[in-house]
Amino acid sequence: LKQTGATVWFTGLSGSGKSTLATAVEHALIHRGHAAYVLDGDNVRFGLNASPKILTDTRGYGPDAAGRFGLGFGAADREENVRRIGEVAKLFADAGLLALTSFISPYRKDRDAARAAHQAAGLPFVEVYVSTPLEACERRDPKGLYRQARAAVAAGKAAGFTGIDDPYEPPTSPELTLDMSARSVEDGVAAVLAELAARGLL
Ligand code: GGZ
Repeated sequence: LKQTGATVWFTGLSGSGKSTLATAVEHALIHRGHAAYVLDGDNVRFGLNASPKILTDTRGYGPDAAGRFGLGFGAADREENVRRIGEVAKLFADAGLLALTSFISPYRKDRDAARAAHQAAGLPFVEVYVSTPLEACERRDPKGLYRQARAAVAAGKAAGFTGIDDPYEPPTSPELTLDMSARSVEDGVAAVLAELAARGLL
């Protein structure tokens, strides 16, 4: 292999542009001949960590009627979701790939644990904080999830939605911070590639 494996960990609110950016970085890397792969909700939450109740009950936890055990959005489930993603990304990086993870990953200690696991294995870990402000994410609201969460809270129900009534803890020392409401995807991609190049990963 001509490349060093590493994990690029995108973290930020729902609708912040993490997945759009991670996917664009993946394409740019592959175009340059680097093996890269995005782990996101589509292939992890609906695959590895699938919960049959995932879309209808965001607080679902525990086995479904068929006895399958998936992960929801309670604190313990998010922690386990992020732990598994960290382990899978580490395997990808260990195999020499550039693993790009795109999850809210709201809790600092869980992201730090993923970083520590990579460090212990001698694998580079690049944390990219997608810092798009809540107002911008909420204005976009591509899936109407913020609107639903606001409605639930207004009706006196807990939504458990990140940024609304569930916490997001921003990274304290990310390798890169990108507000995607203030720059283009191309610009974000260039910043990520420059960071990877500066670290000798390209
Ligand atoms: C936040 C939720 C929730 C709750 C469902 N809170 O815009 P999306 O739809 O595609 O991104 C969100 C995604 C979050 O999954 P992650 O695996 O990234 O979260 S975590 O890292 O916290 O485990 C959103 C949708 O799932 N979603 N319920 N309650 N986002």
